[in-house]
Amino acid sequence: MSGSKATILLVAFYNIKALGVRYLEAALRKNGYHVTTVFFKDFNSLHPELATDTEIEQLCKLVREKRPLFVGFSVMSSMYLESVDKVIERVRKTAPLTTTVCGGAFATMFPERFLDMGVNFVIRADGEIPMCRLADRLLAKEDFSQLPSLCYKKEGENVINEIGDILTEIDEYGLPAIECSDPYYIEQNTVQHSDPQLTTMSYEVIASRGCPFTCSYCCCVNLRRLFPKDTKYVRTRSAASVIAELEIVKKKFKRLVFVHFYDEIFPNQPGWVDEFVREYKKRIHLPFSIWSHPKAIRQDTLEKLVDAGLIEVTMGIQSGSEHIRRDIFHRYESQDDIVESTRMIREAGVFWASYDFMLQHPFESIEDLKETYFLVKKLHLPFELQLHGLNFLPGTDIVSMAIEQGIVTESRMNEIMYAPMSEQFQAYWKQENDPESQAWYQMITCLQYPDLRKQVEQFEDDPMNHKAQLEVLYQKAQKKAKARDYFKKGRFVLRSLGSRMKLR
Ligand code: B12
Ligand code: SF4
Repeated sequence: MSGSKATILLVAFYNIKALGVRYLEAALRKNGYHVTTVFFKDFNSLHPELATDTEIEQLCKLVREKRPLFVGFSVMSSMYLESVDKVIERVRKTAPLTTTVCGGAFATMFPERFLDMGVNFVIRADGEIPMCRLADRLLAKEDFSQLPSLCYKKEGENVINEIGDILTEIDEYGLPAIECSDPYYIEQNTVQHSDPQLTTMSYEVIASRGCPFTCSYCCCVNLRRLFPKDTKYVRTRSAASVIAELEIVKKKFKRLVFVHFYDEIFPNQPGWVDEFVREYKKRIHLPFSIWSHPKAIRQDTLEKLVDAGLIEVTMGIQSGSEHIRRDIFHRYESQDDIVESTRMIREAGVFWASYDFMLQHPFESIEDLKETYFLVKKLHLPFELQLHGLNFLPGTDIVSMAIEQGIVTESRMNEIMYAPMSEQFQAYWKQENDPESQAWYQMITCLQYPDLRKQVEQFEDDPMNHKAQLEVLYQKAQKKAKARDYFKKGRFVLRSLGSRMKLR
């Protein structure tokens, strides 16, 4: 590419929004590199598809044509490693002289795994600065051995450098590439030379990085432990920078109706929120959603956000059993904190509340499940429940806990964590076959719908004697969930149109 130092090819797996990769593209471009970003397949948690040979060959062909300085693979999650491994192996075979680099949350936790597979480098944590430094050194054929965050092999041994070159003032990373400069989208055995996110109806943005909580089933606490002691883990952008990004998005996305904030926990510092709300109302005013936590919810903050367009809050509750939350999940909110947070969400006028639960896992007894039922009864309506199973993610605290408590052996745990992709996603949606567990699960599901709630309440003293009726009610709940989904999407679009009219 004339005028640029060299080409770098980045690969995002199963994620056409791929924020991390978009930040990397922006950083590399700012430093004079030409960047080709490949969105390798879209995300589908219901029917995840393994990469086909054709799709892998399409990617390899791009690698051979572009002759990049290196190929950077973004490995966020272990759940689709089956495809990642196939892709890396084929790239190394069909373009053996190409340098390969891995990064992303999973690669940060397990750099050795990739080095042992033959990947040349792994960069841990924020990649913007280390990746540009590595590119400069490789281009100039200079020594890279001391670069912070870099991992590589030396004389057969893995060298894992300390994490560094991380900014606390994350505005300085700049804005992510909203429209990639040389994007390719590989899906269904076809290659499209355009940025797939531009035609979508929603935009995903992060106002902060990191999470202050310590849930045992999530990698956030483990990623935090890897950070250097003097480096802040939870870092917030300025409201002005977030608004500047969204202003560009509004101009570029012709079909935009909605903004998702993908912060682990949406910022709730009063001064930040005031500035954000003022500017968002004035310049963006599109409906938006956030993720939050019972300990982070504040009614006054929510009211301000609702005034600016907040219409959906998704909050993890995970279990109604205080024992499961505290001793197994390492979540320290009380029953009252949870009920109170749902009251605040309701009274602040949030249109849609979604509460996540992880049920029917090996740590949970029927008593725990019953406690979930009785806690859900106390939550302030209306709400949507997202009921999932528990995925054991490599390196998380709950994995070692399960092995130490003898719940699974280490070798079985490895089979579970590195199972084929379809099995892992099945575990996410899985339901238990035990009849009593199934009955409580069905009753919990029905609590979302006031008419079904009245009926299941009659059975709560003795659900096992009403299995047939519960099955019928559960089927009704499933149908209602589908109808509710259409209603929700319709309302979001209508609100968006209303907001656009108001701004004119
Ligand atoms: C937001 C988010 C999502 C969003 C994605 C939004 C988006 N637009 O990309 C959504 C909701 C779609 C999502 C989905 C899923 N997620 Co998610 N997600 C996150 C979260 C909370 C933040 C990620 C993020 O955007 N960070 C901000 C950006 C700027 O940072 P980043 O992506 O880490 O990228 C930086 C560095 O990692 C590095 N980097 C990244 N790629 C590369 C590549 C190279 C070559 C280099 C050098 C560096 C590098 O540089 C980037 C810039 O600094 C993380 C938690 C976390 N702390 O990572 C979980 C997390 C990554 N997700 C996780 C999971 C499990 C999933 C799902 C599988 C969930 C599911 N069951 O369906 C899917 C998989 C989606 C996919 N295809 O990857 C797990 C992964 C753990 C694991 N072992 O699998 C995490 C760690 C959370 C957890 N539960 O522990 N997720
Ligand atoms: S609150 Fe969410 S993002 Fe934070 S540690 Fe818990 S599960 Fe992870």
